[in-house]
Amino acid sequence: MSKNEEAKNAGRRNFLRTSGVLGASGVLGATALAGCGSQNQDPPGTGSGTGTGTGSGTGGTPPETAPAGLNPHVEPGQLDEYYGFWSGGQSGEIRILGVPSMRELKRIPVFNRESATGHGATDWTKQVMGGMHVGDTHHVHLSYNDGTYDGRYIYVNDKANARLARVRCDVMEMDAMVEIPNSQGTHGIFPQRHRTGLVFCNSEFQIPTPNDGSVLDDPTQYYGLHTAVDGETMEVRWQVKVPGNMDLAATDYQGNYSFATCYNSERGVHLEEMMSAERDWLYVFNLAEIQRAVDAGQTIRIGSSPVPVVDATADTNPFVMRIPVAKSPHGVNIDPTGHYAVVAGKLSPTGTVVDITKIADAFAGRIEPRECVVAEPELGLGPLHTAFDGRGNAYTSIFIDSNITKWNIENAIRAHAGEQVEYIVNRCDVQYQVGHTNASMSETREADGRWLIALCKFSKDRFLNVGPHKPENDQLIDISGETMRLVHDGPTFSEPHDCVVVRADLIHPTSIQNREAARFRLYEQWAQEDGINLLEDSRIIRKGPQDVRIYMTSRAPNFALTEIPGIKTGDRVQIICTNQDDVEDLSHGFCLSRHDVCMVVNPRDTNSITFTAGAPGVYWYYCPWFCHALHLEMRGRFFVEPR
Ligand code: RUQ
Ligand code: CUA
Repeated sequence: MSKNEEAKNAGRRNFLRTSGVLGASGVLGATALAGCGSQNQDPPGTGSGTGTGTGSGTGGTPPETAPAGLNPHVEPGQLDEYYGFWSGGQSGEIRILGVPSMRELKRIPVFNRESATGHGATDWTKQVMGGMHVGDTHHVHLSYNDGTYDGRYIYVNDKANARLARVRCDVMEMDAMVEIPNSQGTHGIFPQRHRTGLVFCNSEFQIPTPNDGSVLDDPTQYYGLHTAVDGETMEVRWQVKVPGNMDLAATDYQGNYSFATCYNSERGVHLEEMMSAERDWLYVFNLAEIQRAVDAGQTIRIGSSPVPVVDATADTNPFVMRIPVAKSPHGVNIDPTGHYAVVAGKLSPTGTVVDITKIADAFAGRIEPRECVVAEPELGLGPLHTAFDGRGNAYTSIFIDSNITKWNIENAIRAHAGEQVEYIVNRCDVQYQVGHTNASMSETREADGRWLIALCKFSKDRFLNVGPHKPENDQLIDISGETMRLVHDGPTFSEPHDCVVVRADLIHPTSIQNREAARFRLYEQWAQEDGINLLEDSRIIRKGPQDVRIYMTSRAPNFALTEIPGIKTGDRVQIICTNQDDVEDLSHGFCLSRHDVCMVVNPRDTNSITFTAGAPGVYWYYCPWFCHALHLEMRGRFFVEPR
């Protein structure tokens, strides 16, 4: 690094340290600012007694009123109180962390090719992934019932290839994936919260509709699509065509509306054009009106896609209301009471609070859309996302100022109405440039105001230098008291965008494969074809001159077949491997030397992979998962004859 760069970085760091104060100048309540981590002067949590408790009873956490705050340390052998579900960004996966330990417990491959499990190479994953191997996951949300998590599914977007995928929480594996038609840049997603219903997906990029090459360089004909996917069947139900780039998504708690922040209301394709307007919009989708139009067939089709599309491109229409909000909004988050939508300004230092109970009046024309806005608090430079503690406070991530700003929603509303009242409570500097933030149970009615995660885009000097590509920094903040308290730095690999923190008692994974996921129907269909009992039988079946199917069971420390003869070079070979062990944690796998073939087979699981037999010779296959004292001996020979 040059001296200049060093000086610049040092300056930046000092700036970041004081930015809490700098960012506050001009903001009501600047004098009330308390630095993050300065404990004890402040009254202990205002919410003592209001927390819902975690109910999991796993940790020895002191009560919320303890002046020292919550204990983030989870002793070896102790379990975390929360599951954290992290999107994996351009790694295409989901990660499970324990909170508050921030231990990474598992990676769930979704849109990515993964060596260890064979995800993306096994027969079923290849089929549902349509031959694609990259994904860009930004947002993970769980299925809901009655305003809180029902522990069944995790939904996740793929911005790269415009897809939505689902993970089953019983086995923590991807079980469905759907392409979002007519759109690009599937970004914000959010499921309905009153029950497992629709999952809404926003297209961030505007494109010609249809995008068939007939329109190229005419941005006036570019549009976005707000898409509803059925959260049970994972089928695309309908789409709504609108102008603008839709960013983040949210839903109310009643099932009446879905929301999308919309930037680039100017509909530009270059940066300058996208930023010219002083205000952009919060889109509110009237789900009943949209369903009515879909049922009545008042829809259009785009290209060859069979999905009904509601045209909501007119400035005023019954389907989508445009609420003017501060310039280039990014996050939209609904508070746990379901009363307010908080929109973060991104290019404006303000947030916008929308009163959801007024939206019906605005749709009915009794008030102007803008009258739904009940507060516009000044929050700092670059507000992005907002979390809640269930005690009336909001925590907004401030990207440029690098802090989390805690503010009181009711006070912001009173200030907006003209009262002299402070709404900023305090700020916590984070390291550095925070994107998303989320708090324990924040996206539910049961927000408990205990832990907050700040997903910082840059870690700079917080960790040992590991080369030009640095980890990010997911920081853990105790929000149980009046003052936020930074307690942990968590390096993460590229590049989780968002996370949700879910009480552990709401999630109930199995330890032994229950064989209920969609892929088992495929294996069972093959087995039926061949008269095979998957859990018992092993057999080599030549299906055609170039096709061989092999059923093989495994039980520690043996494969049922230790020799696979009769294969000719160039044969298409399918291995369907079943693990007979119903012992917790006893995974086997199948890895074939020099064939680019490796997959996992978990307890009582079946997995299958198809490949082309290589040059004549002997190839050892082996179990790649350490399963037994004789694990290294768990292998066999694959004989390839000349054709
Ligand atoms: S985004 S840093 Cu893709 Cu969720 Cu806001
Ligand atoms: Cu089975 Cu190692």
